[in-house]
Amino acid sequence: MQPTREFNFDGLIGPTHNFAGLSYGNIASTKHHNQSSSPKQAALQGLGKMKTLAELGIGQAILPPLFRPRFAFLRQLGFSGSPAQLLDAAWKQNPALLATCYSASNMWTANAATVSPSNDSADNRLHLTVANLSSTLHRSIEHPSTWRNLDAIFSAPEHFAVHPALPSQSGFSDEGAANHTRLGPIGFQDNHAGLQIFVYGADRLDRVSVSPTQFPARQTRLASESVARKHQLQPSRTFFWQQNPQAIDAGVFHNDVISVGHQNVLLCHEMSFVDQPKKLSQLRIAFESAFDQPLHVVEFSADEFPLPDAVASYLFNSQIVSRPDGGMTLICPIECQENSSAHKCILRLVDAPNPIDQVKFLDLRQSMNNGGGPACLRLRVAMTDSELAKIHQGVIFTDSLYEQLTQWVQAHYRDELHPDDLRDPGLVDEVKEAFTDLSTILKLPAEVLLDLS
Ligand code: SUG
Repeated sequence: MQPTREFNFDGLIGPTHNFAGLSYGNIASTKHHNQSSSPKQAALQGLGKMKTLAELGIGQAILPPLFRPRFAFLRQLGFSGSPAQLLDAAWKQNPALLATCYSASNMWTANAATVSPSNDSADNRLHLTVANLSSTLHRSIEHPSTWRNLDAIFSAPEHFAVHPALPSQSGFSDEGAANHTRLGPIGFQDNHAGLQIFVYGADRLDRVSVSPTQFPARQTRLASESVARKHQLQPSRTFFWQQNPQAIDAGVFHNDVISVGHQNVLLCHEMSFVDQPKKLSQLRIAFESAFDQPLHVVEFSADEFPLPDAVASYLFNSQIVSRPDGGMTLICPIECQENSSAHKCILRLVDAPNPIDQVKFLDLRQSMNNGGGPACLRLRVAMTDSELAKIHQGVIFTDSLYEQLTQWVQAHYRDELHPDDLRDPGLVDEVKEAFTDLSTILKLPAEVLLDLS
């Protein structure tokens, strides 16, 4: 097997980032509903995270934002007229529909797709299945454009298979890599087939004995099983675990809000999964027999880390990354420094015998206020050198791309945006100009990036 190296594809936060309270079950989204956002700060915070990772020697790339507003969505709902008339009518009749067509939620690329490196797949190709995101209206309109972008970036079919989204039906609701963890041996590079854990909250075939009662379960088992099939994963290395419904009801709308895994480390809360002790012991056995080394499971109890603190601090939404020197760094949101139980858990984690020996706290408050932490903002793609050479090179993060994108954000983004500002037709022109310039910077065709329908 060829060695692969992990790249984090972060979502470049788009110019219409706003707080419209569109995600029921996501506590931060509801809490910040109707506040003013700062698209400029949001995008600069996101670029700052990419720079921090690149400086650590971690592979870093970006995924472009999707063009918004999506007028086709408003037309589909019976609105008509010029762009200005569409925006005005939607705002008057239902501001949530206007916010839906303007949502910048595609920034959270952990929900863009599920990814399996070529070493895991029977056909030795890197597979990506775009997520249908069918459980929320504003996110359900992302997948056609996400597919177009991924298909333009991973365009060599001999190396990559970019699968379109599963059927947009409740039984197949799929939220992508946010509910998928890949484990394997420690190392800056990796040349093994990994172990895959798919975590779901609901199952149309009733293979669950408990369900959330307050908030929706977004990932379904049928979707996870379909993705595993499409990616041609080895069944003996693939696990399907149910998420703890009590956690969903406490605001854990994706698995990556309550657990994070990387190589030989799994960080989780004791209330992450149904039947957790049994599942973890099966996993340890499978891991040790596959890789001949121990799996480091760090589990926090509800006593030391109450669920509301886990949700408020987003500790489990940290990124764990392997540095070239062999150590691992935990990339946490700054909220983890401010929440005392989260901070104590981090100190215990760094002291415990596991490869994580460094912690960095980052200010990502604009994204966090909509329920998106460091891990939500990135899609992990492990690639061999020859695969890396085949992706669209314009999205690979470099110092010069960082400088260009920072200037681009400064030039095109508003300092402040309230959901009511979305009815301003001037915003459409600002976004068009921004995307035209972005297509030059990223060297991606304007037909791919600018979807004016
Ligand atoms: O789907 N928030 C996103 C946050 C996604 C976080 N991703 C991961 N956990 N991987 C969501 O709930 C808020 C949009 C608004 O309210 O305007 C939003 O879509």
